[in-house]
Amino acid sequence: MAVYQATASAPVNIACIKYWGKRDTKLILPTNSSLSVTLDQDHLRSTTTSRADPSFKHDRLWLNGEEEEIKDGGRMATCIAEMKRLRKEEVEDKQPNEPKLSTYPVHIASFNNFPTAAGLASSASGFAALVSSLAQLYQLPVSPSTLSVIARQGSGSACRSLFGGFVAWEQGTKPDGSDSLAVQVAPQSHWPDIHALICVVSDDKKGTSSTSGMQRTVETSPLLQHRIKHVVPQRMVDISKAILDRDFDAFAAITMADSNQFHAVALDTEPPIFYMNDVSRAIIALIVEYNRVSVAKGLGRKAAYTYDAGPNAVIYTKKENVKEIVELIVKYFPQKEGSFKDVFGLFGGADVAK
Ligand code: 2P0
Repeated sequence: MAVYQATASAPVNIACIKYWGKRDTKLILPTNSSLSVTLDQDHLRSTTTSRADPSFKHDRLWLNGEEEEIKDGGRMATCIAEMKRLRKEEVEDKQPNEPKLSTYPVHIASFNNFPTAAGLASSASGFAALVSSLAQLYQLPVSPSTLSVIARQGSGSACRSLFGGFVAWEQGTKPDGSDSLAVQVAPQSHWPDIHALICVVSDDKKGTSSTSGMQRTVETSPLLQHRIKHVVPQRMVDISKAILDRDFDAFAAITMADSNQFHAVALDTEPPIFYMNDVSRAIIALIVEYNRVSVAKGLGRKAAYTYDAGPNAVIYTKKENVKEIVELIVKYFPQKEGSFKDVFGLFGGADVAK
């Protein structure tokens, strides 16, 4: 008997222009476009195996070996249902001899190759790997951008992990979300010497989840309205140009400004949300000083910090500066032996993906 099974991986992505706010919470449509760098497959990724079998009773899911409930009407159920719909429309309706996999229940097992406890978002790589593995299982003749529309409904940032390299999530304008999708701005090969250093400041579970935090920001922050109307649209244009021109100085300036504004709108939320801590701020001071010296020498900015919904720093830099920055960080933030909690820990230096 035929076995219908497929495995796919997707890496984590780290945003330079931040997604923060939804205009439609069910379809996960954002209030602004965003842009990220997808990390290399070798580093932080999710790997997902899907299997369809008519003997299965219902859809089931295991995350890192533990079974998780697939809630009716929830994000996971929506993604699986949308993938089955695509299988039916794109394959079975057009080629009646193909097996009716859309009618078989699926079993899905997903693993992260990084500790979930490290406080690094896994929903982006997780939903991207889920959608990729089902697309392979179902032999879907569709583009990654089409798949990104489905991954987006699992977790907004997941749509960007369908591509490697430099990726934009265009917010779109249609109410059904069909044009709110990811596109590749440039592959990693366009600018291969960009590296991302991930600095684990704390692996504590974050206080305010992204999903609930961003909704509170939409409801209460006047600054968010300024950001989405008057700041992000131009930044999307400018950072895309910086990437295409391989202009690190401009890329760094925009990335840091957008991280700062994301944390400003979090602070502008009622009640305020604080994601960075004292160590996060000390790393900012270090990078600012490092860049000040470099700019004074006429070399432009050499590093860019960015922070998501937690205190961990990601530092973008060119390969030639990685060693110097790691040495600086280790000098100013010595690690307590055997402890990654509450002290600075260098998690890894991830190359960006193809
Ligand atoms: C980003 N973040 O652009 C921003 C920056 C966090 C800060 O995308 O509700 O986990 O699942 O769509 O994708 C985190 O938001 O939220 C996020 P949902 P998601 O990477």
